[in-house]
Amino acid sequence: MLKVYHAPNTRSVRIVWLCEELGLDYEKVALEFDPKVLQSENYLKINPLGKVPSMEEDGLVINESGAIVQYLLEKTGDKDLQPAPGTPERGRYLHWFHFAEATLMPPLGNIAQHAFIRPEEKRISAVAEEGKEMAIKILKLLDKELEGRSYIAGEKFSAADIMLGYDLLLAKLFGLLTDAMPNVLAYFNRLAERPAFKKATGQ
Ligand SMILES: N[C@@H](CCC(=O)N[C@@H](CS)C(=O)NCC(=O)O)C(=O)O
Repeated sequence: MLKVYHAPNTRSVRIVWLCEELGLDYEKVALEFDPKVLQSENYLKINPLGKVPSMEEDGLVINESGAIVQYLLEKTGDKDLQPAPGTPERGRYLHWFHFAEATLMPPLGNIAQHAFIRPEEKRISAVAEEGKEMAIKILKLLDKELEGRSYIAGEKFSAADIMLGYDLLLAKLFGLLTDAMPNVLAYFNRLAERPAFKKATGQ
């Protein structure tokens, strides 16, 4: 059976959310977000960098959240959560699917590391501050993109919303979602209403 290694409020939310949207039969392996767990000898055999998410099925292990999402969509033959290959809709979908991890996550990751995760003596406040400035700049761009759109790739919910929705969950936890970005707020609330999101975030 498909195993999903998951720790609360981490990128593994994306995978649990997707599995729930697809109605997959899967086993959730709950991990604490703690170096003692993630850097344990056992877990390093699954994920040599000690990060989440990871998935394991029939001897195949994948450790990158976007790759896991894409793999599961392909494996299940899903046509509902992604536009058809080669269409302009697919181009827009791919842009935002990858934007979530490649462009918005780095500043959010810097905030996480330098404001919350690292021991105080290893935090650099300027890195957290710069992360915050960049994240807000990107969220305002996103606000414009969402003007007149229900979902990031268009009128239909897609896996790009799952990728990006996790970023917004973090941005919300960091207090970055404000009235200055009403479209982002409405979009996030729309995503957060989904039963699969609620299951993935333990609400
Ligand atoms: N690009 C990877 C990043 C994975 C990642 O950095 N995960 C974080 C949690 S959101 C983690 O496990 N951090 C623990 C660590 O770096 O020690 C992905 O999308 O799966």
